Amino acid sequence: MGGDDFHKGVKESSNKLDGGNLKILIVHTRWNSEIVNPLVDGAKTSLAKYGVKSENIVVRDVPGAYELPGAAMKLIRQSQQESTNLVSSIVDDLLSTQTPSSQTAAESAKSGPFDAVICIGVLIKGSTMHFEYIADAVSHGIMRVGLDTGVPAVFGVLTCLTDEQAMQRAGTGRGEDKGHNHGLDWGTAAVEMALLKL
Ligand code: DLZ
Repeated sequence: MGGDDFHKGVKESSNKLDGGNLKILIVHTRWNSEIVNPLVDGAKTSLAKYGVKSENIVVRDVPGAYELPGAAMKLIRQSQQESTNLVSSIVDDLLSTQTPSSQTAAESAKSGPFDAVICIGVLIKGSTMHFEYIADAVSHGIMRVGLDTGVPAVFGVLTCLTDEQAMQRAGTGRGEDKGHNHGLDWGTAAVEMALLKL
């Protein structure tokens, strides 16, 4: 590794990624918002590039990184429950003598379950053990969200030793080299994982 042809970072998928039918949840922190906000923008830019409609991107914020997994889990469960309710109401419509209202069904269809979630936050190491505990809990928590709900969960949490490291990874570095916005990669990962099939 390390030769001229070494490609650092993720290579593009060989599959065509069409996000036109996807509904994506972004949950982000308000901690370190100067760095988090550009990362959220990066993720949205990337989702749009793959055709995800802006009305199908739902953004919610939480206080800090520790809250990310719980919030993601709760919102995904709500979206799954709403979609179950929608199916029941369509079946009820069909079984009743009333003509089903296609507009209601079409409107409600947008409130179906999320196809992927991107959890975005920035942890910056301080002088105590807080960083280690939160980073550990959050990374395991986000993995659980994906495994327990079956909805792909993207780990959009930077765990940095300095502010500068974090800014470089949000594309907002102070130097001439602004770095790379990792939110762009997280948007791509969400679309790719949402579309994953045999
Ligand atoms: C407490 C705390 C600390 C010290 N550092 C960060 C951080 O760098 N990034 C972040 O997103 N959140 C931090 N928090 C807040 C916790 O994630 C959490 O919001 C609180 O402990 C309340 O549960």
